[in-house]
Amino acid sequence: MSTDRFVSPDDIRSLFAQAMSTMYRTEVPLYGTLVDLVAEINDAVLTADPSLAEQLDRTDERARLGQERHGAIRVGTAEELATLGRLFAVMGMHPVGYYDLSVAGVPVHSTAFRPRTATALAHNPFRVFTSLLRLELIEDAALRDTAAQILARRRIFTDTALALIAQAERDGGLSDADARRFVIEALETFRWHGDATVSLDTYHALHDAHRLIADVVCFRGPHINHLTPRTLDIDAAQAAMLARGIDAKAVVEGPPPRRCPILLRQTSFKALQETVHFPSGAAPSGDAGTHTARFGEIEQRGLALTRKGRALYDRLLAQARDSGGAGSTGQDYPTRLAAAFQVFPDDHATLRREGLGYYRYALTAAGRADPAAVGELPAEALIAAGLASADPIVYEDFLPVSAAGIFQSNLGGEEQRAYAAHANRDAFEQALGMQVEDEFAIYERLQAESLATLRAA
Ligand code: OOG
Ligand code: NI
Repeated sequence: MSTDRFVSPDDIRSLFAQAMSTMYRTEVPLYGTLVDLVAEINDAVLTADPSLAEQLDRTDERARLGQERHGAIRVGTAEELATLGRLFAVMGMHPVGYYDLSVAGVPVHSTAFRPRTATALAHNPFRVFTSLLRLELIEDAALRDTAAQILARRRIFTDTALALIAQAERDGGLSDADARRFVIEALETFRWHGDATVSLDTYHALHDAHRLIADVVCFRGPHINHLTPRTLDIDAAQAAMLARGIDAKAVVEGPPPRRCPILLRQTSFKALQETVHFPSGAAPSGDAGTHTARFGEIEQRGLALTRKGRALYDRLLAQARDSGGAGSTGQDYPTRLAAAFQVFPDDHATLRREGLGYYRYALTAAGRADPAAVGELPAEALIAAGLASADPIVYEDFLPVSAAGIFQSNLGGEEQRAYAAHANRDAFEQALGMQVEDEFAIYERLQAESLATLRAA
């Protein structure tokens, strides 16, 4: 059967990411400001640094950069999560990674839905960090039941969206017209609804258990809570945010500034205080009818680390956070962080040699012109001879400590409880109805595919 009557999932994802961005611009005008600011900074960086521009051309990152976003949502039930998994699959987005945030006092566990292949990532790397509320972490049994009952009643997908998901699964794709309808219908799930589904009293009870519980349980759907553009210079972007009077988070999460960026650095601005209408019988009084749900975030992405590199990152980050005993708070944190990371190699040759990061290999023009010289030479010899290039493979995932910091700052900052519960990947996968893929396996594959191209000629 021919499949060209179907739109590619990559195109559906691009349409959806674009539609989401347009919607969020009207919902949160400050998002538009951030997107414009990031675009200006990226242009300036690429103009000032032609070798970076060439590198991003080689790795297909330059074309995608202007479209590149991640979003985040939080859902309440296994059924919601499983259906989201099916909805994202229509757009070529699959669950990668397991994140346990209960250790940081946030009663959720999460995955990232994202594309996985080099072609799909180059087309549009749109990702959605998706968290499932862990009701079992609510101590008060009566409140837990109330929350479960409220969640069981809501329907977060439109009938048409559900029908189109089933159709795509049955037929193996969607036609152009159906793909466009699908995007419009899918968007409804992520829209902000200013009407709470519960009384003000119930809202307060859930809010007192944890702000996040109220955020997930009291609304009609899992509103997108931020949409993050990718900057090439987060320090410049952070300074520009502050200069424009945007209330940015004090600390940039992730590694310190480096010559060779690794993983992910992120900063956010505080959540908006939004008016919420509660069902009648519980008229809001004073500022009671408000909720903080949506915030802004920008990020800079760098080299994807191997397990060995990641272990070193985790160790050094813990060291920086523990020294001084103040976590990531305190004025001297950037200094402590930079000091801890002194021992993390900061040139690509060493990072490659020590097996700390993943690279994308390709023949240079000279290598393509001279297959005989390329022969069976090892990759490092080809690089030394100018016959091959090695460019960093960009990190497409998230960091649990950073994510926890971002949750915290947007939940009001001071909320510092830890749950006794531990990671429960099995329960998460059971709720999702499938396994989450190992991020390292994906980077490993991307690197291996690029190495194979050296010999293809
Ligand atoms: C998700 C926070 C995590 C990130 O970039 O680490 C996240 C949330 O607040 O729902 O988006
Ligand atoms: Ni985020």
